[in-house]
Amino acid sequence: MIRVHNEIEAACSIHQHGGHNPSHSDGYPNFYILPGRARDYFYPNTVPYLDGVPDFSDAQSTMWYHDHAMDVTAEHVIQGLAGFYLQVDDLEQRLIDANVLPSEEFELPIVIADRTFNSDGTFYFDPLDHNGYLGDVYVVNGKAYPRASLKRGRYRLRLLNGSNARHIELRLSTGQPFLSIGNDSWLLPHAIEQDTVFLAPGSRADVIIDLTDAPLEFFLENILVQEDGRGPKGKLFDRETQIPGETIVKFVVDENSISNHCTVKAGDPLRPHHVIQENEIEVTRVFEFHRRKGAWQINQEFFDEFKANACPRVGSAERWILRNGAGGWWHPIHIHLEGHQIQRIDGQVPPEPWRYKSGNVMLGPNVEAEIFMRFRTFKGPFVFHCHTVEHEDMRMMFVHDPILNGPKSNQPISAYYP
Ligand SMILES: [Cu+2]
Repeated sequence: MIRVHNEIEAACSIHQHGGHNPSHSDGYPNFYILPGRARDYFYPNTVPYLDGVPDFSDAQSTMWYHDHAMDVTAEHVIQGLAGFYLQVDDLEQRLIDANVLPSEEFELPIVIADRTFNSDGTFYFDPLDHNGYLGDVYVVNGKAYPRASLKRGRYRLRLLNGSNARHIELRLSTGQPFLSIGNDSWLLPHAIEQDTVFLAPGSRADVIIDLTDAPLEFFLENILVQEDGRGPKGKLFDRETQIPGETIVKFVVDENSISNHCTVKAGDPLRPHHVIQENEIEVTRVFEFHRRKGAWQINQEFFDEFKANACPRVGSAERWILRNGAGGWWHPIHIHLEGHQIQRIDGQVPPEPWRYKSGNVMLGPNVEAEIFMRFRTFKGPFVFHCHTVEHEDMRMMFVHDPILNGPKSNQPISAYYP
């Protein structure tokens, strides 16, 4: 239980992003902590339950928290109301104890964000820009132009894109691949080697990098070009021209050769994935995301905090078709309460780390994604929305409200009836 005191002049609502928590503690946009008051958030740190049986395949590792107050989330996150929420269960602890994964000494949590500074050092923010905030300086864990001194060995980087609207694709300046061990909140079923890691706003990646033979200095870089809130326009790095990416962190490596003994390699098993099967699906729902009336809508409606757009049956699985109808704009769609299994993106099986559990599905321009989700443990209401936070604030947000006598759609939210 965390008692949050609100000492700023605006109402807040804290969302633990990627967690599995009761509705009253999930940061629903108008379940406010009023200025000068406090609210108790109950985080059971549990895995989802189905018919009384816990599903440990859904145990979370890398979560984060941020403000989710209605209409003003973007500015509150820019001003700093965000941070990591990390959790280790027995399975993960056994992997650490057996030296499959690095211990805490070789772990580095990295929140990447972009900011524009005013001449007095405060953050620039324009509350009337609804396209998406882009900064011109990268900050990592709140610090501009960061460097980290690392020992020789294999490190676990917990990477979070904490930007409001900037998409990033990370690479190491050494050209070495990442060994991915987790996507969003969850460890992968097995480790996967990747040259680059794509992170939409709100997305996380859990990766191992090997510094055993690294040069004394190298960089974590972004290679995506993005000039406005629409989304990325292309890649900076090109193997032919060797134009480097934009520096995010400078790593300085200890000359001495100490080494930890983390053993994980591509293909090694981590956390089993409990597949959602086609024959479990009870309902198919379609949601189209688009620009209309100068703002952002889903199925031609603005967010209404009193209306439950989808009421799945608690304990069921559903198929959701998420369609981007706003040509030219990217929308990373984040769904609260449960991870989802991405079946197809434009008819294609997605890249491997996205085939298991994700908290975000990336809808590029005119893209359609098909996802499977279970709804377990808690009744609603919960929200799902674009995680380009300015789009979310300008109403690209819907409510899903799991109920015992579902499935239904378009009901008043269940918080207002017994
Ligand atoms: Cu969007």
